[in-house]
Amino acid sequence: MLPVQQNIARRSMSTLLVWLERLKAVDLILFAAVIMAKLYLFSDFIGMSKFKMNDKDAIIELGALLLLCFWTLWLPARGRIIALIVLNVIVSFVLYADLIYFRYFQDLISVPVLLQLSQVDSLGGSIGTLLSWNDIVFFIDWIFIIPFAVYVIWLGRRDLRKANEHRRKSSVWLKTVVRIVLSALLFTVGTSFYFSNVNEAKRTWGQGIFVGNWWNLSIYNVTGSLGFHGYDVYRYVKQNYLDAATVTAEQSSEAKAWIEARGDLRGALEQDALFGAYAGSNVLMVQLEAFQNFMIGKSIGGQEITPNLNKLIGTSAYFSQFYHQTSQGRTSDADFAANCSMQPVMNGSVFVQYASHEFDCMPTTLKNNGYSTTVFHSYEGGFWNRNTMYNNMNYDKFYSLKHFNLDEKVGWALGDKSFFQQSMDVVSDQQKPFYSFMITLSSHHPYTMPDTEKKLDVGNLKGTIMGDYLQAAHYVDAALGELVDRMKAEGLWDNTIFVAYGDHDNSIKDWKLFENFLGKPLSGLEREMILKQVAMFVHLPRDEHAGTHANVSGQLDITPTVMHLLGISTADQFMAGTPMLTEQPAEGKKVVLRNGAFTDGTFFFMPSGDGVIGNGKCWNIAANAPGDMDACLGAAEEARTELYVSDQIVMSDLIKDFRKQAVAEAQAAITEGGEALDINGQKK
Ligand code: GP9
Ligand code: MN
Repeated sequence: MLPVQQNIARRSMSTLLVWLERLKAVDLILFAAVIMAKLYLFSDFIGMSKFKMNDKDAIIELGALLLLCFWTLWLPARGRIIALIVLNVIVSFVLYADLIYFRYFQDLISVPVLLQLSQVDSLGGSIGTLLSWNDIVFFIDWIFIIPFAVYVIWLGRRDLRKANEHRRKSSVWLKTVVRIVLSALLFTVGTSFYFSNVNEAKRTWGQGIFVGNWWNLSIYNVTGSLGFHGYDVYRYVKQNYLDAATVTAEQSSEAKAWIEARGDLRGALEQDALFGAYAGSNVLMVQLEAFQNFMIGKSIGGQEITPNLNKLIGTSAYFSQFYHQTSQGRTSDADFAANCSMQPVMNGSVFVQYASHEFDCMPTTLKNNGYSTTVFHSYEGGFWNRNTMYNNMNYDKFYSLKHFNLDEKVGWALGDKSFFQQSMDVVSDQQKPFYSFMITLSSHHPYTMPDTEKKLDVGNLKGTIMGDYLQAAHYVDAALGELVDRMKAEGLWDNTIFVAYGDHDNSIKDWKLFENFLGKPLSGLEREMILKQVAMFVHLPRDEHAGTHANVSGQLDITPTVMHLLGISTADQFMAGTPMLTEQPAEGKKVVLRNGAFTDGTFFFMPSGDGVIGNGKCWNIAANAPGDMDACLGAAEEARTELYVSDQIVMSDLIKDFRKQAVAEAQAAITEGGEALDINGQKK
């Protein structure tokens, strides 16, 4: 640059600086305008019309932005400008990182993701395809801002003297008052713009979003980008520090003793004839959305609701007393219970809150035993934090919505018929033995099926949610029929353990609709059993052990069952379930539900709202009537212990500690053994 040009540039920088000091908020307004533009661009770039910023979103983002920068007014001109530049750089980077992450994972970056870089690492290979020249708009302002920052930091000190001279003319206290009043004003406006609108959303259309926490993008949809990251940091600190359950050494060793006793129970069953009877088989497991048990074997208008599953009873083990054990985490809870054999937590989802904690989940164990492992679910990969959780569960690959061809649109996304077929295209080519886990979606509330797929005549249930539910279940059953045919055609039916189970209830609250379908009034017990029982089928090679099995079991028993059949010992694993398909039935088995209810097949205990065990109801199943509480008291305490211990283990990451202890004990044993032997290997 010529000296004349340098002078001109310097003079204009200097004039700008003096004006910024005089007009106070001009730099702040420029900053806010630029960041608002970037926030808008971000909402536009993530390319989903439902996330595009509308007027209200803009007010929420502006509110969050004011909260981010109001304090810069406390600083003198140079400090304020530097602070705003730093904020601009940070926000631009965060937005751009979010954009890249979104393009791959359909999710936003959260604190746990940042702390677990292995997930971000998987972007590595595809980073080239995730960048676009248009992205330059996120940094275009830096062409001006970077030289200005250099000027302000290194060269502008002299010019600031001029600004300071101007400042000295008016009294210092007046300046201070102006700063405090201005920043307080920005803070108040920011708070009101942000919180009044977010709170209104929480009361109305966004109800439950912060409780369920099922998808970061749903939260973004309410809070905007800045608000989401603020909330995410708050959520992380609250969960890991403020609300972190502290477990004493004594509680930890009690929990260890409890879970080891479960291991001993499973270990004792390893003498059973079925242990290892299907060693080396593939495992194909299907989790069926909202697939309850009450419609299995039932008909409407002369048509069976689930003809294919009904047929399967002849060739598979059908568990007629199988319970879901889910809570607020719904589909993700069922997945966790079934694959990791621990109780889901009461509030929120383990997938979302404790994805980084250690568990003994089926994909990891099978991978360690030479299996290839894949999971399929044709919905956004970020939903229920699946990308992160599946990475930690050691699946080789997660096939989410973006991997499927949307050639059959049903409900939320791809129809289950096409979902199964496209998943099977992958499974067929998979290295054997394999563990493949498929999670269906077509029968998701509110059960809207295309007219061409409404194949039942549901009579007077037509137009009701129950009618729609039965149509959806009928469709899923047909899809399952096609899946079984495909497995047979590919020679997989007789070398694969095939498991299909429902994830949770169908959320239909109107009991009259159930009574209408079942043609009888339902007692409190029957209602509860209908609500909690889901379908469960296990097909074994050569159709062995086919028929109805009436022993009680639940989702926590799935992984222990599969391991039992494969002959993989779980005696030393940390799981709460026990195998449900054994020649010797497990004694005293009871299924503990997440709300504190339990059943052993004879009694069904329903807890009361006040949590006092004695105030609950102890139903006698055969009599279909509440009986003497004494029959349930002891077992209700045990059920409570199971939930309490499981929560401690899950929430405080105790399996990690147990494993460390085991390694330390093994090392100590080796050392001790070494010391006890002399140089010739003889005991001293
Ligand atoms: C979406 C699906 C949602 O991926 O898991 O099911 P839900 O948890 O709402 O039952
Ligand atoms: Mn579900």
